[in-house]
Amino acid sequence: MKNSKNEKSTNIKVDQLQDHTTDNSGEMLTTNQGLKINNNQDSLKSGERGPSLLEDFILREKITHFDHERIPERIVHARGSGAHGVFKINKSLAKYTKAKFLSEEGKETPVFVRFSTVAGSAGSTDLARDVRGFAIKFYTEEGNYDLVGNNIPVFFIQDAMKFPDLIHAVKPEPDNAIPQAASAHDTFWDFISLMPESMHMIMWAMSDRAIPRSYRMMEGFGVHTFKFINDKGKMHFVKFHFKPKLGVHSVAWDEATKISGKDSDFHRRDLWEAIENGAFPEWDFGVQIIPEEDEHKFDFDLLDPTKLVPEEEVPVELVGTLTLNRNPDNFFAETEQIAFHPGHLVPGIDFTNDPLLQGRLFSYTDTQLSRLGSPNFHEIPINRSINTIHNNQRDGHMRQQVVKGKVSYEPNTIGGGCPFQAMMKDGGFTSQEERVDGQKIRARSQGFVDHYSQAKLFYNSQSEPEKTHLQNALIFELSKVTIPAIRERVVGQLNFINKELALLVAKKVGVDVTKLQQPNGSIPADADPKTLQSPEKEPLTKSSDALSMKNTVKDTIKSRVIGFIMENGVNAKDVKKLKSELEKEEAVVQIIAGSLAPVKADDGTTFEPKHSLTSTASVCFDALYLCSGKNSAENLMNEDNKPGTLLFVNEAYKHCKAIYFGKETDGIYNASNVKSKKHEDPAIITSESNNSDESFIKAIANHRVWELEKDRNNPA
Ligand code: HDE
Repeated sequence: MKNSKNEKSTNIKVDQLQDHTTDNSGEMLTTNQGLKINNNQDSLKSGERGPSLLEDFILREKITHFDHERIPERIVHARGSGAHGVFKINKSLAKYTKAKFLSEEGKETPVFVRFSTVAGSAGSTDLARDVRGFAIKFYTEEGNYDLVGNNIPVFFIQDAMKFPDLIHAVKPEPDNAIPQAASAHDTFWDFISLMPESMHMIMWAMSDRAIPRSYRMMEGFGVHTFKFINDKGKMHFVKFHFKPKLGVHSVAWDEATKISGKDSDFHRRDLWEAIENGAFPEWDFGVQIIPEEDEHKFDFDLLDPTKLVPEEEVPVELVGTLTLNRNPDNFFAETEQIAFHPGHLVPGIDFTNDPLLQGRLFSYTDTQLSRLGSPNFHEIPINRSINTIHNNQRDGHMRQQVVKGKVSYEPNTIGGGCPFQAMMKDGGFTSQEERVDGQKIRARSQGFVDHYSQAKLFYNSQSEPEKTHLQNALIFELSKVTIPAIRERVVGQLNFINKELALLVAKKVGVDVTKLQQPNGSIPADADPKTLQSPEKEPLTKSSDALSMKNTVKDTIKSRVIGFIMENGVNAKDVKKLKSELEKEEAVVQIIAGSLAPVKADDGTTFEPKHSLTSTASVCFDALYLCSGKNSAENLMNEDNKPGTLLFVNEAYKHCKAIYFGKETDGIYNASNVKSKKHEDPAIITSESNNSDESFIKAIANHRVWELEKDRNNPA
């Protein structure tokens, strides 16, 4: 790895992180000792049919390595995907922080970002209802800085002490290891029903934020409040935000469950393909800055990770851009072996006393020791700092750095006192000084006791369709809970957030609503009364636009996948025209036909289908075009293709997607559920619509017409 000594004020080149790759092209096979292998087909035997020989060191090396290929998966966030990229600071934050990667305007810093689900194993589906991890490693010239965040700005619990309990509750139950990657089961909801502090996060986790359309269409949050320290030693509190340029979008729950079967790698593939196609995912980076003096000005505690700072109270200032522009060369070496830690800091950024964050500071190094197996995990290429490491640590499993000389202690004279401590002016890290004076005590701050105001704020801020989805998610999850008392307790908690929500859910999950008339009736006798004292309190901010996906960016179709359904006889002119319009907007067109055989168009052109009606499903597309052409439409409705064609159209319709019926496709339109529409639907385009191509593009950019879901909700 190149030493960055001379890189002081220039941008760090992404290639510097690439030095450890090998390219096998044109090379001969070797053993791990570099010996060229002459026969990679047969083991060494005594006679052609005879026993294999123990001395076959080539076979033994190959099989031993294979036997040890697996490493323990992450205990949480096991399923994930990552990519390389670059972070650029567009507006200096020098006023608040001395961190160089944030304070030198225009500076670019290489990053690796890993997205993940939390509960499932490494092989589980991407579309589980779950929080998504959003972890970023910034390879800065001052050392690696890790921002290990999520796509939801708050967390389930307030204190690290409860994390193993939370995770044990959500993971598969210990007796039968069921269910995989799902919170819809007894133990999760049992725990939640007893943890009023989780109710705000439950609102987010039951919302569509937990079933994103794409990793590229999620927000990222640092979650905890952090500190910025400037070069004068002045401190500001800071909350970190990443806002996707493509907008924040989700799929429908019915879609999520179907994608899990059709393509359980949906998010992994989506990220990979977007980057391969040059549609680099981008986020605006923003900060909410809070002066030290304002620490106690909010109606919640800044140290409480179950609370967010409403953007109406402290606006998010957009100051940078995160772009992912390179897929990993090797999933295991990079995405699997990357080791994040909220304690990987640079000067100018520091922690707060958030008791959840404080616990994390212990956990992440500890977990790497068992997952990666050695305290030398920082030497794995993806984890290396671009700075050369100089310290007196030595030895350990798989040590790679070869430090010269006799000295591995400090102070010393034999090594001329080196390596020596860095002064602050030379970038030496110092923790922000803070007066700490208190009783040694196992307790929680009184400032943490209001568990419902921000849950209300979130619920109040949702659009009607979002509220419906949230209600349905709760109904789905609680319907899987087999113990009635757990369902009752959860409904009791919901009642503190919104009575109507509680009643709706109660009705569907068989909870006796009379219990809701006594707000405390369904709370266990041993619950902390302090947590119950403010159920009626209204949040200061009554609703917040930033919390609803309705208000997200809806002006781009970049990288959206549009399925063109066609058969022989398709109108080539129309197909080419719409395809080029969509591609101009950087959308991706994929052809679906009755089979994978080339489709012959009316003018003799042929189109190569990427999918057949049976190899994919509408849930894998953002929008559909039923291509113009009488013969094509008739072929799509022949005995063979009709069930597939109608399922495609009806499902896309049910999931509120844009559908464009090209010329002479009335047969399909009339046989589908779309025909039953009783109103004007802006996402159904026909060749007679005004500016049909333009209207289609607009409808795709709008993502979905969720507000018409009730009308569109015919069985697919
Ligand atoms: Fe983590 N978390 N976490 N976490 N977390 C891990 O570290 C832990 C928490 C988050 O893509 C583990 O390397 C504790 C909050 C992400 O590699 C582990 C507590 C947030 C990732 C761990 C928390 C996160 C992890 C598992 C409470 C959002 C995936 C493997 C005190 C701000 C990073 C690993 C990646 C991973 C512990 C709470 C985000 C076991 C003890 C809050 C995105 O160390």
